[in-house]
Amino acid sequence: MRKIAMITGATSGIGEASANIFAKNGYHLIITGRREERLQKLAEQLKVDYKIDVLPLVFDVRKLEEVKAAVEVLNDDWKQIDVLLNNAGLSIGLEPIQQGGFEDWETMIDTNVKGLLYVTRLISPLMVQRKSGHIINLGSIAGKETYANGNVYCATKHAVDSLNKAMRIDLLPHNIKVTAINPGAVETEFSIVRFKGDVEKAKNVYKGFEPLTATDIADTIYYVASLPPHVNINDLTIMPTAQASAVYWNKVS
Ligand code: NDP
Ligand code: 8X3
Repeated sequence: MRKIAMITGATSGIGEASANIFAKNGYHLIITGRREERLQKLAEQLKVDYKIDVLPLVFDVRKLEEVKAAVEVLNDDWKQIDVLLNNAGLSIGLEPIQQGGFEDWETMIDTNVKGLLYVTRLISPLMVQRKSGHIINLGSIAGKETYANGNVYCATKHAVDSLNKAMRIDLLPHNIKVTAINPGAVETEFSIVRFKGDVEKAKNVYKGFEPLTATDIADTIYYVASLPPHVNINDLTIMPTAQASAVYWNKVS
């Protein structure tokens, strides 16, 4: 049977790795992101490597009109979405609350909370109609704990944690699974974005221990998506072995 996954934020990191593993397992894909060139290149690669159909949709999850316009182009075939991976997200800045950047706060809240809501609001009715589907939300250890200077990023991921539970309750009568994946440190472009392009500073985050890779998380996401229909993982926290919590590490200096 034809299966479709929609992956937001597929232009790098966890989203891109997830696109590859879903494609490898025969899913047709809707992939999204703002960086059009990367998205088109990934779409071509997936089509060639895995002989699947790929629909790249370029939009900014913060802009409701753009999200609506993207969803409107879906024809009846593409509307049969089995898995929605709400992955697009970011952290910008790592400052104490009294020094935080207003614009950084707006960007994180608009992307991680409102963007995730916009996509969910527009895609979940398609799943409700079919009485079938699985929404997988990228939370974080930052949605379970709060660490120094993580303030607003942690708050957005706590919101994802709460929305994940809320979605599971509201979508329960419609046979829709809802899962949160909450990783610790994964080496992607995440820290480069957090430190506004400072690659050296970003590299330091992963020094002295072995971080998770985007593929580790993608494998986990695919695992939860491939469980039998009667089994759902509500919430899964996954950490590097060298990271016990948001603040306890076993690093070699
Ligand atoms: P990356 O920076 O590598 O990827 C982030 C993705 O999100 C990109 O594809 C980016 O695409 C997309 N994105 C960001 N803002 C927007 C936007 N406004 N509209 C559309 N797409 C957007 O980071 P990760 O792969 O690590 O992050 C993926 C998710 O995992 C995030 O939600 C993050 O919070 C979460 N996470 C990451 C952890 C880590 O340690 N790396 C740990 C825990 C959770 P583009 O720029 O092209 O729009
Ligand atoms: C990303 C992981 O620990 O930097 O969500 O918040 S962390």
